[in-house]
Amino acid sequence: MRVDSITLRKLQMRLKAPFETSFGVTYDRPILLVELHSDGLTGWSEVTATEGPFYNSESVDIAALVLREFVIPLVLGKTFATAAALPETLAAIRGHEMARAGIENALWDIEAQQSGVPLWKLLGGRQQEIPCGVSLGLQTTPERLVEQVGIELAAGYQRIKIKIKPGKDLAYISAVRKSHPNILFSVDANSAYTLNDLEHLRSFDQFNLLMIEQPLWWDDIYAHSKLQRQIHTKICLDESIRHLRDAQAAVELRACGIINIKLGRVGGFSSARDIQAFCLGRKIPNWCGGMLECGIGRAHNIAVSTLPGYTLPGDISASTRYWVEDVIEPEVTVTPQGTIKVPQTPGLGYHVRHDFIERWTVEKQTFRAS
Ligand code: OSB
Ligand code: MG
Repeated sequence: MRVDSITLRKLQMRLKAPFETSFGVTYDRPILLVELHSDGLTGWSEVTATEGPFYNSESVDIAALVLREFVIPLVLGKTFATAAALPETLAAIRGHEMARAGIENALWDIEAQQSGVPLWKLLGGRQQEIPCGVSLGLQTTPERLVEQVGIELAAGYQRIKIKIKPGKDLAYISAVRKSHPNILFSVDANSAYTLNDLEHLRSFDQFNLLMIEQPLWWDDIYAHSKLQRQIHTKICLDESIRHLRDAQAAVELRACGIINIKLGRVGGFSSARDIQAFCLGRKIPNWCGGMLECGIGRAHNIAVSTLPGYTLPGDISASTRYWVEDVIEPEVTVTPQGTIKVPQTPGLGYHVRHDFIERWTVEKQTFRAS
């Protein structure tokens, strides 16, 4: 595959409802898309960075700059035998995993099309139907949250995750648990606590949670290992796992019992597969996290979730939960059993709506090989 050209686009997409986490509220999602042309084919991917460096250190505009100045010059005009060969070419760039993933993942789409197989098959996926959960943002009252949970359970979702932060935790967790004693139920703090909150976090043990996601610092493993020793609820690491070595350190230190793998955060499909293979060997369950993606990132999340070891329901829900209209056709839908059936056509498995993408594009730049 020769990389003939790359187009970066920033879209502005309005979420159906604002999404609030411990680090802020998102109303409009800036979406950075990569359109990669190679051997007469077009590969798509989504750079999953957020509007500011508040989830991790990346943002859409920082990622666009790193892509333009450093990543794209390394790949333009080059030929790759496989998409898996790409990370080596980008090895000189430190960090900026989401930016790097944007290029690698688009090349996987090309390789799948060229090989005439669905992307999930090329990755080595097996599951043809993947279990889905939802992530609910912070709500104004526990009653309002319980109402939202009821709606998502009625739609079939297999696991409910709620965002929490100090002052918006116990009352909310206990209200949901009281209304639904037997559901798979987890919480995500996005680094809102410290080790001074040990007693408080320990009190969550009474709610039989599936996991508590990233309670402590976004870049920490060691303090999580101290916390995990003192609470029964399994810790799931999200933000602090950027690559295989982080996963190895976390598992060796017993800092978590579960790992959420996000394609962007770990630098792309190759790194996600490395982490998944390691976790499978160590019996650490995985699941696919979400970053409020549009259809393109969502399609990639579906593909990677078919790998063995992705046993827990992911944060991959229907397009209609986020968008009035999505950029793919058909949109992602969830069965009444709370699953997504994986597509069977070559490549991404969904048709990309170029017309919508053009309409919502606010910035665009094309880079061509000479
Ligand atoms: O921590 O999982 C997270 C959204 C933005 C940034 C971080 C996170 C999230 C979510 C939403 O929880 C998951 C989704 O529905 O896409
Ligand atoms: Mg999370």
